[in-house]
Amino acid sequence: MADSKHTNFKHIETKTIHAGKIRDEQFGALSTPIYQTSTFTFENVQQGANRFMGEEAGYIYGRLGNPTVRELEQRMAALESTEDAAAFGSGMGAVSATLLANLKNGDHLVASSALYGCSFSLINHIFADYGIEATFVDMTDEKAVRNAIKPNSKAIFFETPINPNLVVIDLQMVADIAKEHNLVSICDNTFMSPALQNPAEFGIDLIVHSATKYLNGHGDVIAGITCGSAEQIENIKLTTLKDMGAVMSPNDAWLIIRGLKTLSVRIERHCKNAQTVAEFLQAHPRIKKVDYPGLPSHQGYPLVGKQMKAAGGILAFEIKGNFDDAVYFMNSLKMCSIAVSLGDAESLIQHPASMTHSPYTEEELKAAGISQTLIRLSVGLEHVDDIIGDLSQALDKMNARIKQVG
Ligand code: LCS
Repeated sequence: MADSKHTNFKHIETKTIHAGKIRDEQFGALSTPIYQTSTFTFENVQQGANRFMGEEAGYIYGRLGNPTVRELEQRMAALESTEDAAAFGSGMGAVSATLLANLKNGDHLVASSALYGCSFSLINHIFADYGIEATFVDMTDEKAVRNAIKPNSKAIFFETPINPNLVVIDLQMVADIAKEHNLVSICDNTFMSPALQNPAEFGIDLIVHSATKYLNGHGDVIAGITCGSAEQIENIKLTTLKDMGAVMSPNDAWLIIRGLKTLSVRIERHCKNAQTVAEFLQAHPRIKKVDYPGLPSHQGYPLVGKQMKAAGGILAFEIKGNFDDAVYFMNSLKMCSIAVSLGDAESLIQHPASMTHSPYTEEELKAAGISQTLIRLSVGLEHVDDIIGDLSQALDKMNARIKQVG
């Protein structure tokens, strides 16, 4: 198999289908072959030794590389406009390997105060145990970000929009501060996907994804990807990926390659549906507030268009009521599934404080701006009238109960 010609496709709709594809020279298969093999045979001992020495190109062993996984890496590098990419067995595999390749004992990390719960837990608990210090900061506040930097700071890590409350961080601002202070900037782009946002275009060094979400899009894979310079990706592959070993399976890589081909059409529908649902919820008398960057009232609205092609498929909201009312509302839904994860065809609804962000203590949740009554909805690909119909009937039920209880 040889690499296909690296044509510079201009449009994302074309890129998701063609960019980074490796042509099957043997049979011309249109769909990428799944190389379901754990190891690769050598012609002779010398060839094996040469490959281990890096003196001859070629595959060695599944943890060190696989042709199906390699195609996905090339496709993702093309989509994120970076030189290269590394695939992982989960989003957390990508987050942990990427951070650890850039931090060692005695180093300091500047991190966003609100992050996906396990990323927060990794930094706040595991890194702390290994002598990697972190300062969590509100990254909408440029001054606070600058003040958090210490002489031993090495990297800066954030998500935008933030899981779960959709706060948007200015990519250009973070990239500029990182360059000024010689920090490696690392952005988790899971909520947007490369169809809506390319952090590298603003000067962000490393882009991580939970490929479990929009990239795959069908709720049947756990996977992660990191995109960045050839030098950074080689370092990650030769250290934290190879030796910690959170590699992606060829079968999962194939499913994600398949999912990627429809990324731009899926994202278009997710965004359209989410905007309509956000507007419905905002106008509903039982809704206290809606967090969605596509609403003019949202903190991130001015950055849509500047750094995001659209506002995405996820929103969060608070009902007018207490925690029990929120639970009653969620339990009354008939079509939306109560589930963590996001970016799937199905609409998924969850309660961050008790689910995705349960690693946060009550004070940490407060500092991160995540309330006990916040509900997160990953708006699916169903007809928007059916999604709104389901939310509406559950809100009516909740309303009737509130009136009854008083
Ligand atoms: N980064 C972000 C922004 C995430 O939302 C997640 C998972 C991860 C990294 C980790 O990826 P994983 O290892 O699960 O592939 N977020 C989840 C969520 O919000 N609900 O369930 C998982």
